[in-house]
Amino acid sequence: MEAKTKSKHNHHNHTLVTDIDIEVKNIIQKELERQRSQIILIASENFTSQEVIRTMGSVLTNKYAEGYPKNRYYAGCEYMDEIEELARERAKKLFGCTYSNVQPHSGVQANTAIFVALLKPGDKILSMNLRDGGHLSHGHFQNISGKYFQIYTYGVDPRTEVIDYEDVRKIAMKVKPRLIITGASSYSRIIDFKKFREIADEVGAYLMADIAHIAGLIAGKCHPTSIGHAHFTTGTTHKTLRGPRGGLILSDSEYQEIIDRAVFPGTQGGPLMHVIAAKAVAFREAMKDSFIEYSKRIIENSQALCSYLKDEGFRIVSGGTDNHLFLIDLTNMNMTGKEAEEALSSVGIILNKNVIPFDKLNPNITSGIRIGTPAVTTQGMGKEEMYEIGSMISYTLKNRDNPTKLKEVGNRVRKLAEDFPVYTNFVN
Ligand code: DSN
Repeated sequence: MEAKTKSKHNHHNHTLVTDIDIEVKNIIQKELERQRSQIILIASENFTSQEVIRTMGSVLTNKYAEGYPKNRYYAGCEYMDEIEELARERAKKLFGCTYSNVQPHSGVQANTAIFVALLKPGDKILSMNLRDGGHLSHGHFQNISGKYFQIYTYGVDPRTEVIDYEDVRKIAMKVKPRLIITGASSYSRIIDFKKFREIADEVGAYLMADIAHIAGLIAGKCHPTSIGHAHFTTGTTHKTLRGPRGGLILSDSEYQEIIDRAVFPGTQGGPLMHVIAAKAVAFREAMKDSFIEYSKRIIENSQALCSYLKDEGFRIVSGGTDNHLFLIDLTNMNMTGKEAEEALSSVGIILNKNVIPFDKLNPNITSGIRIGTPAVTTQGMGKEEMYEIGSMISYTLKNRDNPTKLKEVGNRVRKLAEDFPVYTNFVN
């Protein structure tokens, strides 16, 4: 500490006592109000617990802890070791595996670390194409995956819009990739990890399962697990898993060394220890029986909303859903995904436009929308509310040029959100 801050005329430690940043605080307050007053149907979003948020706002953010427990590059890491060990152990217990790495800052970082651990530039990857539900970090030409590796893709059957495993097998036999990626960001059906592993074994490839979207459903025992099938499982902690924003890698202890090195120093520097602590909190929450109940309800709600909208005449991609999300093809409604997203946003229903299988429109316009139920389920909504949301979505889209009717839906949205308040005692 500089001598001048110790002056007797200055009792405050300037590093600790600051004035409140009203400008920032007000923006956060507005965002809190937005989250409270709208209906969030973005399939990858959720309301994390106040305990998770409190933990993220802790002094752990101050500490550099490059390296791993008991093997750090800085002094003073004893409590960092404790917290990271706790997070790692809880992740292993929750998912039933022998290795976890809780340092990836995000899902993309987790995926990139696996590439660095396994591949050389120019190696072949086989992954689900983006249009059919894949993710940009699985081979988009502008992402590091698409720039450094040769990407081959599989997709869904044009008739059923479900993954055709025989087709994946044929492509894999032809391509002979070093890595096969399974996992998606907009696919509403169960993924058969066992079948993927059989295909990987047949062609001598590694299998990576990106469970970012369904991590919570797997933890909640509502989707078959990738553990025991995929060599490497990557994911995020903030979607269905309902933790802090961040990434995660799960695997077998035999891969510990290569993965640890690929995360640090391979692709990252100092870990975000405050976020790692919050991941530990979320893993504990996800071990509770109530989380299994929560996962079940996410899917029940998704199926209820999906069937309501189907009955309203909307075409559902693949005809239904087994998980937390589904896609609507708006082509028969004479509307683009962009138009639908905007109309729904204007009444306070928040979701995203999304490409659908064989989409002829570009990703900024799209023919579809993606709808997910993790956030509304956290709020405590059930089937009845799903029917009300379905009715509001249908009414909005069918009356999108009628400002009076849109205003009416806006009031219904606010009323429903108020009936299921979030963060009621929140102090930020
Ligand atoms: N942005 C996430 C999603 O919404 O699916 C994926 O990274």
